[in-house]
Amino acid sequence: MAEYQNLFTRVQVRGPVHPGNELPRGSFDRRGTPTFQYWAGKLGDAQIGPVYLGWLGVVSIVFGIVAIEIIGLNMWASVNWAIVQFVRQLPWLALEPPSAAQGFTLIPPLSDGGWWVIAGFFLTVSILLWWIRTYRRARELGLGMHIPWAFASAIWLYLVLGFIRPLLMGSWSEAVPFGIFPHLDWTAAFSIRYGNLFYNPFHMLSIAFLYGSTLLFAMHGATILAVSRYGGEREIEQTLDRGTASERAALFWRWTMGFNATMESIHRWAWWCAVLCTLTGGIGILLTGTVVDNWYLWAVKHGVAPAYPDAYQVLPDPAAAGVKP
Ligand code: 07D
Ligand code: 07D
Repeated sequence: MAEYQNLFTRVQVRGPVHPGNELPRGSFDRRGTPTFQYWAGKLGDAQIGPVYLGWLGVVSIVFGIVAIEIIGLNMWASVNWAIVQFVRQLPWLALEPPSAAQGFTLIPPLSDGGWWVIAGFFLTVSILLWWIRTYRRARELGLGMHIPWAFASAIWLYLVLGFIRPLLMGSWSEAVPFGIFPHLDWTAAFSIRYGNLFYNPFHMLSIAFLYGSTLLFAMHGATILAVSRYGGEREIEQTLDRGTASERAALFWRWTMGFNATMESIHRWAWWCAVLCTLTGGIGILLTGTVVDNWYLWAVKHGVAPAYPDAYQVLPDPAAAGVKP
């Protein structure tokens, strides 16, 4: 019994190493002699390589490295080139976008966010080239476009956060800084500045799809592992016959919930949940500050949140009377 409480791959299938389909003439070839790695086989496929090294992949990686280089050197400079401090403080270091004074100028001074714009440019080109790579590899292999479109949904949120919304707001200063904790500070500050993002219905939707993704993944992963003793991971030949792992998996959910996914539909549910998470998220961020300035007041207006009682006397804003802070 314990044999089947499997978290890691129990059986490693090893045929002769295979480089994959023939590539059309003229394309870059694949690199690396395929080898088998036992520990890789515990997690996924034991065969490592070859990797397809097209020009898009190479240029994307080069642009990505340039972006990380610019970010890293700016962070290092911010601790006066002290290598120990750079390592110690790395999670707190930042490369900030231009200040509000720069507006949305194309090339702000390097010392006031210029490096951020340049790094953002390289990172964005790198991500977009990688997207084209996924598109072209999928085409070449005769796949559907599900992977590129799902990735495009994540890129949509990324572009909204760092480019489209700052453009609409007329200021780079609205964009996210590069940095591990600084980007969390930005996230928290953004929520407070715009009156609590919890009341943004698109944030709600995004969270529902995020939670939905993890729930579905847990259900699906657990189901397939649980029926792997009947060969459940060999999905396709399982769907037609009775008494198979697939039928037992379906029956489990039909008996416990009255309804079940099919081998095909479960992947559609998961795909939509994941894609809609960043798609709705991007819409929510795009609306913030452009259409809605305060999500709490918006929620009060629409009867979603109660208004605070008038416990305090409303005083005139001293700034309005010309008092300097
Ligand atoms: C597990 C696949 C592997 C990917 C990994 C991430 C980098 C960044 C760069 C130091 C699931 C690689 C990280 C290349 C290093 C520099 C300059 C994917 C897996 C391991 N975030 N975020 C993280 C990014 C935003 C938020 C972690 C990127 C928004 C919160 C990591 C982006 C907002 C928390 C990270 C981005 C936001 C995090 C772990 C881009 C709102 C956490 C990510 C390009 C959406 C968590 C310290 C992970 C954490 C975390 C990367 C955008 C909120 C550093 C690349 C602006 C609340 N984010 N994030 O595992 O521990 O993803 O932070 O938009 O709590 Mg973030
Ligand atoms: C960032 C897509 C871009 C990533 C790309 C990847 C590389 C690295 C490296 C391979 C993640 C590029 C990759 C460059 C390659 C290697 C090694 C996806 C990204 C292209 N929130 N919140 C969300 C919750 C609060 C806030 C989404 C929960 C507070 C802001 C999600 C809670 C405040 C934003 C979510 C909570 C706040 C969000 C993100 C709970 C802070 C966003 C979905 C329980 C105090 C973002 C509409 C995602 C969004 C977002 C969850 C609370 C702020 C569902 C569960 C109230 C500013 N929040 N949040 O997939 O879309 O991100 O909002 O409290 O911008 Mg939130």
